[in-house]
Formats: sequence, structure tokens, C-alpha cells
Amino acid sequence: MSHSPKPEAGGGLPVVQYWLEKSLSPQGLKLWQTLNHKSACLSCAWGTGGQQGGFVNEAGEYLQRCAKSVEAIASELQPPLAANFFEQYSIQELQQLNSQQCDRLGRLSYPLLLKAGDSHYKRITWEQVYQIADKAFRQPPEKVASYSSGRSSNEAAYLLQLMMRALGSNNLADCSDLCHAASTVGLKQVFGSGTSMVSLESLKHADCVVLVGSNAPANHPRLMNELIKLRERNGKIIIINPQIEVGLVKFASPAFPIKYLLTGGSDISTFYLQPIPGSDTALFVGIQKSLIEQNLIKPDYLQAYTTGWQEVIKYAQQTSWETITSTCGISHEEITAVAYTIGKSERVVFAWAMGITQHRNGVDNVKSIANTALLTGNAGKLGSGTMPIRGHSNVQGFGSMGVTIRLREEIKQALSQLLGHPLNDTKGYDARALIDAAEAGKINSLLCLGGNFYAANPDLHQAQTALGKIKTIFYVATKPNLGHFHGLAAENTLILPVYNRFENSHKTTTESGNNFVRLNNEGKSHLQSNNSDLISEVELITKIAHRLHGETPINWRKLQDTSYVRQLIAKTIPGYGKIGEIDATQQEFTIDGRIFTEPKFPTPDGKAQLSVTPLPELHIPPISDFNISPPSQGIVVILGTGRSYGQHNTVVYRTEDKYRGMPHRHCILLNPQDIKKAGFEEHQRVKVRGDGGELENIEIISGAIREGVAFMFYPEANVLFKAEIDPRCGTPAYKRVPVLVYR
Ligand SMILES: Nc1nc2c(c(=O)[nH]1)N[C@H]1C(S)=C(S)[C@@H](COP(=O)(O)OP(=O)(O)OC[C@H]3O[C@@H](n4cnc5c(=O)[nH]c(N)nc54)[C@H](O)[C@@H]3O)O[C@H]1N2
Ligand SMILES: Nc1nc2c(c(=O)[nH]1)N[C@H]1C(S)=C(S)[C@@H](COP(=O)(O)OP(=O)(O)OC[C@H]3O[C@@H](n4cnc5c(=O)[nH]c(N)nc54)[C@H](O)[C@@H]3O)O[C@H]1N2
Ligand code: SF4
Ligand SMILES: [Mo]
Repeated sequence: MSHSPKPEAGGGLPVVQYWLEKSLSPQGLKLWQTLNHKSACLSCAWGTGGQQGGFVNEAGEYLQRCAKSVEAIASELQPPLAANFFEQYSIQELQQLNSQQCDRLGRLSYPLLLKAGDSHYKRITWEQVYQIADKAFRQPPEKVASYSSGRSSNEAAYLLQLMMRALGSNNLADCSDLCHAASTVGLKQVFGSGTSMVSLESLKHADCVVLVGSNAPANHPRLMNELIKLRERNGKIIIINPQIEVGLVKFASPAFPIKYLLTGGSDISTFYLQPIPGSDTALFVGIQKSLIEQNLIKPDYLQAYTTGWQEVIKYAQQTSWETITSTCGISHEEITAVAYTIGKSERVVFAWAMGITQHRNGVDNVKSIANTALLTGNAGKLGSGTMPIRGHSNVQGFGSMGVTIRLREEIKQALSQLLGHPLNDTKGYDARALIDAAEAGKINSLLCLGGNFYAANPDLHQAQTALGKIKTIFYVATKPNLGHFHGLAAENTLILPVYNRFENSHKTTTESGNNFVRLNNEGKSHLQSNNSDLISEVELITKIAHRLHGETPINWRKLQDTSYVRQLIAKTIPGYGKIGEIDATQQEFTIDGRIFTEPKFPTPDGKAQLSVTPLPELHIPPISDFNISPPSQGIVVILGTGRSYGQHNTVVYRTEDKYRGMPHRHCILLNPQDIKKAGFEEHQRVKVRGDGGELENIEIISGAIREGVAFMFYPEANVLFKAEIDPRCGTPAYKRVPVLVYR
């Protein structure tokens, strides 16, 4: 196999080429029409789309769609699977497909049922679906659960939780449990609000951004425009990431004049720190210690607007430099320089993604960042604050709508009133707890509103066994994925096809990671033919609920009208009052009470609450822990799993990752020193073993990653490990997995 050179900047010509390729394809016209449709981008939560057409961001700026958005739409515009497809292929055959092959089968367009013992999925009618649902949901409420992924609308999300809570079940697991739950829990403790406090407008006033554990060039490409503009106004960017992501060093954005593309892109990072994975709390305590030593903290601000700061300062002072630097692997000098830059900047935004949350101490990671923001007076001021960069395009909306096991008291009260009885008080299962409960035989019925619950979890063997003990599983989806063929229920597995956001015949709304609510217009689907039989998610949920609950105390039939759902949202969801008028005014809005430009926070005393974040104790297990006779060549490394720019979560669009020089999905990125130390060579094939399983025939790729650290793609890597869990938020440590690489 030939190896093309790695690009020297993120974005750039590969992205432009992709655009051209897709827009000149036979789908091109429909693609452009869809891009211009007034609806939020399907892909990430940066929230492009809306207002004057599909290309405009929240600040009204044009040309804000990235290649990922095109990719997501192109995939939804695929033709439907043939009418006899599932008669032709048995489940055993379908299980041979990889993620990309599943997605390329085409759009789902009729309901399907696989009964235990059957060899083929069979087409059924919606009436049959509702009969199965009727039985499946009439169970003790603790045995009924849902899982959801953040692509559906606010309206569908709201109805999902309302139906579940009306049944008495709080088992509302969600993909955010595997994603930003640590941010929600951590920020809530500190600021009383679990989302970003920075609007897109506010970000434009920052003079320093600290970007931690995020590969934004691949995963939130339009955030890069803001970073380019920040550098142009002489702002500073501090990157914290064990891996050098080329686009964080230099990025060529197609939204900027062609000269940037041709000159190789704009500089992004002012500083690039490569800490030991899972050690960010130690690094931030180090930054705090240095800020204190350099006299760069803001005692007046702390005194006036915060509590708990004395303990945090004391802890930083008492922790030795030796402990800090040996835990995080960053030198005192580098920490001093970065602390100086933060301390001397006027308006600092601290942004982060999965490199922070997917750890055993994810909540502490988040809190250590929030503490640092507070010590320097960078919260509650235009151009500053904490900004978790959310994943799925409407994942945050799901949380706002009450799809969570940590329901806000105000919503609980409002829903009790709406339903005419107090809500059940049991805690409910989050995503990991749901897998454990299913494995223990405690779940009878599961409704998956989108997503890929099977492949998103660690320990795929466990996920498969656990799902296999659930009697009935409903997979509501737009396209087939691995979960539909591997996550089979004990009795009935159903795949239910639905329209996506730009196809629904009604209006819907979504919420971006910057707390901005978008209105998505009615659309059309290319799937409306004689042989297709799709419905909307709203219709599906309301019909199931109507059979279960009838018309009291809420008229579920009437809830098929999404403007009526928005009325209920306006009444019951804090900050969402304006959604009640959106049908009349078409006015998209920022949710009340989320963006802080003054240091007053929604905590009981109005002050931000700092508390000590203990340094993690990080261990690397010896080879002998891997239950294997000593291999001839081998090295234990800390594996971080994540995404390429050519995939969206468990859905793979393209096999190679050009930016990291990984030609296919079965690669492990290692530091050149580690390759040498273990006596390996680049491109050699090895085995990778974790505490959950092993992968063979993995190609070694040499990359700019910290010594002792490795990177592989998910979902493939999810067979390898069981994952530790942060007990405070339930999120698995996907970013710190000890593995043995051997031969
Ligand atoms: N193209 C594309 N876009 C996406 C997605 C996608 O799959 N594909 N998924 C969407 C979703 S749901 C999400 S949640 C986001 C994910 O967006 P990101 O969080 O940016 O994605 P990841 O690939 O999980 O990893 C983030 C980075 O964390 C770094 N990292 C790993 N361990 C550590 C650590 O211990 N400390 C620090 N500081 N950094 C570390 C990795 O090197 C990597 O660069 O993207 C969204 N957007
Ligand atoms: N090892 C490892 N594992 C991880 C992660 C990691 O970094 N490393 N990241 C975790 C994170 S951050 C996340 S968010 C999860 C993602 O977990 P999920 O959200 O569960 O998975 P996705 O792959 O995003 O789900 C894709 C499927 O959603 C369906 N879909 C798409 N659009 C729609 C729609 O409009 N409606 C409906 N009903 N269905 C739709 C399609 O059928 C598609 O196949 O994975 C987690 N797992
Ligand atoms: S940055 Fe995110 S929201 Fe914006 S166009 Fe790209 S994928 Fe869509
Ligand atoms: Mo995510």
C-alpha cells in the first residue's frame, strides 16, 4: 500500500475537494437544496444553519457549512434499501458488514421485525408495530427504558421523556451519558448551570482561548473560523492535547479567502502542551499554583462572587511542583508560561471536549478548569467563561427537554402538574447502568430513539449479551447501523424508519451547544414513494403513548401537532419561554439564564462555588496484568479512542484519516520512540489487547503523540476494554485505556 504524505494543516484542499466531489455528483442538486433548507445542520452542535437559509451561523455570518455537514446530508439522501433487501440477506450475513457498509446500504423506509429464532428481518405494518409496543410498554415501569442520541428534535425528545415519565419510568439513558455528562455535572456544581456560559457573540470578544481535549478541526470545523479570527486580532490559543492534531497547529478554512488555502493555512496554537492522558486536573492545579505564585489571581473578584476559593488556593499551594509535573508530564517552565499568558489576558474562554470528560475523574477535570477560570476572574464577563463543546447537533436540547436521569427540580414540579401526579422518584438508569441492568435481566423493553447503543458502549461483548437479555428492542433510525445487526433482543427486535430533521412535514426546533434555539422548517423527503412507509418521530411516540395513556390528562393525539408540543415546552422547561411564540414570530432565540456576562450565577447564594479537585493517581499496569505468557515483543501504552474526520461517531463515512496519516480503520498511532523501544517497525502488524478483548492485524502508524500514549478509532476499539467509570456522572474513561501492543 502506498502512503501519501500527511497534510501540513487541517482543513484545506482535501475539504474543498470533498465539497466539489459531492456537489458535482448526481445527488448534487438535491444536496444544494438541502443545504439551503432552513434547518440546523445535522452533524455537530456548533449549530450552523437556520435564519436566512442553511448556511448562516448564530451570528448571522454566511458560508458556515463544513464538509461534515455535506457528508451527513449526502448520507441521508441515499436511495432507500430495496424492497426485498431483507429477504435476500440473513442476519448472519448482515453481521459480516462493517460500519461503513451498514451505512451505505441506504435509507430505511419500512418497519422491520426480527423474531427470536428467525433468520431474516421481515417487513411489518405500523399497526403490528403498535401492537408490539402496546404490550412491551405495559410492564412494571422499572423494566422499561429508553436510550437516545442527540439528532432528533426538541419536540421528539420532550415527548419521549413525557411518555416515559407518564409510565413511571425514569430510565432515560442518553448518549450524553457517554459524552459530556461530566461537564453537566461539574459545571452545575460550580455555576448552578450545566451548559456553556459563552455565546458565539461572546466568543468573538475573547483574547485567549484555552482548548483542552478537543479535535475541533475534525469535529467542530466551524469553531476553527473563530480561532483564526482570534489569532488575527492578536489573541492567544493554548492547546492541551497529548496528540498533535495538525489542524490545531495550522488550519486552512474554506470559509476564508483562497489565499489561506494556498499559503497553507492560518496559525492556530500559540502553545501546545501534550500532557499524560487523564492528568488534566493535575495540569490545571499546576496552572493555578503558578497563577498564585505569579500574583495573577483576582482576590477581589473571588471575594465578591465566589465561595470555596481559599481551599482551592491552599490545595494548589500545598501540592508540590514535583507531584504536579510528574503526574501531568508537563514541565514547570511550560506551566509557568501558559499560566502567565492566561493571567495576562483580559478575556479568556476555556473550551473542552472528550479529552476532558471521558475519564475516571471527568467531573474533576471540568471543575479544575472552572476553578482556573474563576481564579482569574474569567466567568461572567463578555468574551470569557467556560465552554464545553457539545457533540451531536441536538444533544444539549435532549438534556434541556428532560431526557436525563438528573432531572431539574423545576421541571419535575412542572411535569408533575402537567401529568396530574407526582413523578416516580427512583433514580433511573444512565447508559452504562442500563447495560448493567439489562445484563442482570432487569429490563424487558427498550426504545432507542436514534443512536447506536450497542457500538457506542465499551465492552462490546457485554453490550451484546446485555441487549440479548432484553425482550423487545425498538431501534428508531434513519439508516442501518451495527447495532441493528449485533444488538439483538431476546424476543423481538424492531427497526423503525423515520424522517430526519429536514424531511419532517412539521416544524421542529433544536438547541446548539451555545444555547441558541433554531427553528427547522417543514421539508420533503426523496423517500415519499409508493413502496415507502416512514413516519416522523413525533408521530411514532405520540401514537405509542396514545395507546398507552389515551387522552388523560394530556391529549396525546393533539401532541402530533408540534406547535402544541412547543406550548407545553414553554410552560415546563426553564429558559424556554420564547418557544411558545416561535411559530408566530419565527424568532430563533438564546435560552434565558444560560449565558453569563455578569458574575451572578444560578446557585443558591448567587456565587460560583469552587472546591478542591484532587490530583488523579495514574497507573500503568505491567505486562503480567494482561493474562498472557510474555510476548517476544510488547509494550504497554495508554490508549485513547476517538474519531477520524471521516466518521460521525459509530458511523464511518471514509476509511482513511489523511490528517493523522492513518490509511484505514485498523491502525494504532504510536510515538516513534515507543515503536523503537518495543522493537517494532512502522506499518508492522501487531495485536492489541485490553481487559475486554483483543484485536489482531493492527497496523502501526508513527505519529505526533506523546510517548507512552496511543490512539485508535472507535467503535472498532470498543471490543478491547471494559472502561472505568466516573461514579459522579457515569461516563466511561474511553480516553485512558491501558493496552498491550504485542507480537
Ligand atoms: N467529524 C466528526 N465530528 C463530530 C463527531 C464525529 O464522530 N465526527 N462526533 C460528535 C460528538 S458526539 C462529539 S462528543 C464530538 C467529539 O469531539 P472531540 O472531543 O474533539 O473528539 P475525540 O476524537 O473524542 O477526541 C478529542 C481529543 O481529545 C484528545 N485527548 C485524548 N485524551 C486526552 C486527555 O487525557 N487530555 C486531553 N487534554 N486531551 C485528550 C485526543 O487526542 C483528541 O484530539 O464531536 C462531534 N462532532
Ligand atoms: N471508544 C469510544 N466510544 C465512544 C466514544 C469515544 O470517544 N470512544 N464517544 C462516545 C460519544 S461522545 C457518543 S455521543 C456516543 C455516540 O453514540 P450514539 O449517539 O448512540 O451513536 P451514533 O453513531 O451517533 O448513532 C448513529 C445512528 O443514529 C441514527 N440516526 C441518525 N439521524 C437520525 C435521526 O434523525 N433520527 C433517528 N431516530 N435516528 C437517527 C442512524 O441510524 C445512525 O446509524 O459514542 C460514545 N462512544
Ligand atoms: S461546524 Fe458543525 S454545525 Fe457547523 S456546519 Fe460543520 S458540522 Fe455543521
Ligand atoms: Mo458525543
